[in-house]
Amino acid sequence: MNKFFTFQILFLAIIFCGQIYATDRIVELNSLEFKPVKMQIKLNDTVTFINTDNDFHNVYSTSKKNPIHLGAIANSDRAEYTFTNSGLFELRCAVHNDMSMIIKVE
Ligand SMILES: [Cu+2]
Repeated sequence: MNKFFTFQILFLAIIFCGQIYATDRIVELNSLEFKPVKMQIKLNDTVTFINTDNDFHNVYSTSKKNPIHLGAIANSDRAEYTFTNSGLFELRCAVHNDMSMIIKVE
């Protein structure tokens, strides 16, 4: 087996393992919307919220099980939250009343 072939197998193995163990989820705050608007995750998954708009956004939930208050998220900035309780949660943006999404934590 030559070195290049060994490298390819190692590279594919790393990518494959990364997909199995990846628990991080991405939500984009874009065009005054959460994208996606619905997401299903597992308990203790961390969701990263990335603002790709030129406006400030915010992410919060009024749920007592996952009381999210991520503050102001500027353009190109990001914020994370780890969901430590299961259930169905509505997330909203305090800056834009029309922005909302649902996260189901199993
Ligand atoms: Cu917003």
